[in-house]
Amino acid sequence: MMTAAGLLVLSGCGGGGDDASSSRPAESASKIKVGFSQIGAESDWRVAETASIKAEASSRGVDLRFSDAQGKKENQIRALRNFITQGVDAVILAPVDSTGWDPVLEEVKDAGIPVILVDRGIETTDDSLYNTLIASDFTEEGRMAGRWLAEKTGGDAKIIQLEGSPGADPAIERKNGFEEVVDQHDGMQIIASQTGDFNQEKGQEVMEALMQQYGDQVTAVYAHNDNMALGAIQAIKDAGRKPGEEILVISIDAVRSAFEAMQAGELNCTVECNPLLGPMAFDAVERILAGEEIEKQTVVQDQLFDREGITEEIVASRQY
Ligand code: GYE
Repeated sequence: MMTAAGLLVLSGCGGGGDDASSSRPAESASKIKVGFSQIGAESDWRVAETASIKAEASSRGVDLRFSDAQGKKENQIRALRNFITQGVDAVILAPVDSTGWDPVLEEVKDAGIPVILVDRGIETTDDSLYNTLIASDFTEEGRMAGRWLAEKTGGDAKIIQLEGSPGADPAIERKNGFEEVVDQHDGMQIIASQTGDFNQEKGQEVMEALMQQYGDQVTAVYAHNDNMALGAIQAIKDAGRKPGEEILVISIDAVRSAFEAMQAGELNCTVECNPLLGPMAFDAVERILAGEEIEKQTVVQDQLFDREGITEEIVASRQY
């Protein structure tokens, strides 16, 4: 569905985390060379995103040059320069943070190589430096999590927030969206907010420390992704408390382990953020290389799943 000029809104995430759009026949993109600069493998979500991009490249006969930056921006910048040297036809970039990309994207543009941003956006002084962004609306994801908590608690909660990686688009926006809702309820208060870097072990470590300081006050945990929520759940149990009951736990991504935690009664809800962006990314590559006009941004629609609403069928249908 096309909305404002240059914006495409895609539903179809479904209960199963379906591919965010149907993919085109393989023969239409054979023999092209695409460089994919991926952040790393810090979460189940990112592992699923990488698998989707690789599987789609393979099904379309694309020569994919894959670079895992191990979470380091300098490795992404190095990868983009290597892709220029290799003469790729297009670049797919999942940017680890949202600022400072203009200089290297200028080099990519000067080499005549189109750039498809997936999963995270960037701040730039020149939006001709990328052709399109395919991502969820992270601010709305934060609002959805906040609204669920407000309704569940009647607007009364003492909240620990586990933030994603500093400077990352989803971390900034999920914080903003959630806090926008918290500010609308006098009884909701964020008593502590700290980054767990989207990582499960770090999320557990941070929550262990915060439980010592706020364990007697906290009534809810909001984690910017499921892996940090799972780490927090373990920390809450280690502190002798009941996650999902005494302390509500809400998060974002809707990966398989989150559904398992909801079935165990330890996670209360998760907002889906579809990582299966491979088909959309290569549709965009093909359209750009064919000289088609393409929308500047595609917003992948999300939905919330909570413990009470999930069924065996929904869990069985999950694709990641
Ligand atoms: O929520 C998290 C991953 O950029 C939307 O990064 C992605 C986020 C996702 O580490 O699990």
